[in-house]
Amino acid sequence: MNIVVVGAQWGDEGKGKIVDVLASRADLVVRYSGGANAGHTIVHDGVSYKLHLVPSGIVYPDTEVVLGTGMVIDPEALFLELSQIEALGVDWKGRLYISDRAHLVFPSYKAEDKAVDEKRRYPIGTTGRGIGVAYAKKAFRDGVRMIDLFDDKFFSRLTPQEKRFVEPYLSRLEPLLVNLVSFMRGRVSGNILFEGAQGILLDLDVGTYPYVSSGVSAPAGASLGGGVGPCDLDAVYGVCKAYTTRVGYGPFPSEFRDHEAGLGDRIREIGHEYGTTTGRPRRCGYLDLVALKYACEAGGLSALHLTHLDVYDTFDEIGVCVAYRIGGDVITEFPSSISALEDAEPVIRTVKGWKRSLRECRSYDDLPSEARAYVDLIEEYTSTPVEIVSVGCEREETIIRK
Ligand code: 2SA
Ligand code: MG
Repeated sequence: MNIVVVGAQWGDEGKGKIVDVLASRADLVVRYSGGANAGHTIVHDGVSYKLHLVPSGIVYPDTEVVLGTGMVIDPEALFLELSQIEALGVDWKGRLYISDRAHLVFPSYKAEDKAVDEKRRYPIGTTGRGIGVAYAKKAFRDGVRMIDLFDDKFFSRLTPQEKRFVEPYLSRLEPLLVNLVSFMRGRVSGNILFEGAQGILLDLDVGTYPYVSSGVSAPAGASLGGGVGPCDLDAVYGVCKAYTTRVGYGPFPSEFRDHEAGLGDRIREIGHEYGTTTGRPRRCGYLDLVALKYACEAGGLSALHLTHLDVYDTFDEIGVCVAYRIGGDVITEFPSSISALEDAEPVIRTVKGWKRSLRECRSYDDLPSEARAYVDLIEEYTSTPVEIVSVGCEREETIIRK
């Protein structure tokens, strides 16, 4: 089976944990988009890893991992991350590969990213990792791919600063490069996990443009960015949290309002909702079923994997956004217009909390009836089955229904 795991909200849904659960059955994990803007936290055998560029499968000693064609890679960030995981005991040598068609991020891209954000028509609040600049150069056909570093003619056209920056990395990069299309040809009949970064609502095409990242974070990106054809993908799992968060600017209809700030603070503390890359506090809100249903449809999701359900353990009642009020209309279709999204008032339905710890639950039947009702509501609203429910950050704290 070749499986795509993608975020079904605005990123930070707990994909790292789900990939870790699924990676035990995979031969190969391929990261297909994004760059060092992503932050995946995984707790594996009691050790916490913060990954930005390296696919989460790296913690399994027999799993191969690939940084795919759809990624934009800052070599400085990559080798820093590799030395950090090495210090935690991970031996990555001989099983980590990079698509030779992946693009590079240079220090000047990061400087430009930071300098231009506030000058946009709609400032985004980027992570400042040079991501948008790298993808813009790629689309403008003036980017630099991994393979180009080993092409003397191409290399001679780099700026002196660019040459100086990459020269120390060349000998370490070269043995890691693969032509991803031929690399995947022999492996596509095995078990491959395609790991997304960010989430469907941050996808350049189907996300809340212009408040998006610049990669193809939607599942379709797994094919182009992962070196296989669309028919090679067997299933797409969307990871979503039991509530919603967003980092950076942009409309967020179900965000807790000022009078609900206490709810946001509580969730942020219990759920550790701070950016893994930048440390920014994440904006918090009710689970937005309107947005989630849209993400299920836009991503063609086979199933949802629900995380952070345990964050609601102490809540008497739990609100869920089931529609938007815009002007005088109540709508359930996720709007394309940014102004419509900015104006949308959430229609909240309140359900009963379960008021006990879920961390010991290992099967669906172990869940209190109120928690099952919450999961059922998500399934019914989105017409998408919830196949995995995560009740804690450890791998064992996971309920697999199928
Ligand atoms: P960019 O830097 O160009 O990709 O920023 C564009 C928008 O995409 C958002 N974005 C993210 N949202 C959630 N999580 C992300 N990764 C880090 C994490 C974020 C962090 O896992 O915590 O540490 O702050 C991520 N990466 C990009 C970003 O906020 C912009 O709205
Ligand atoms: Mg993250």
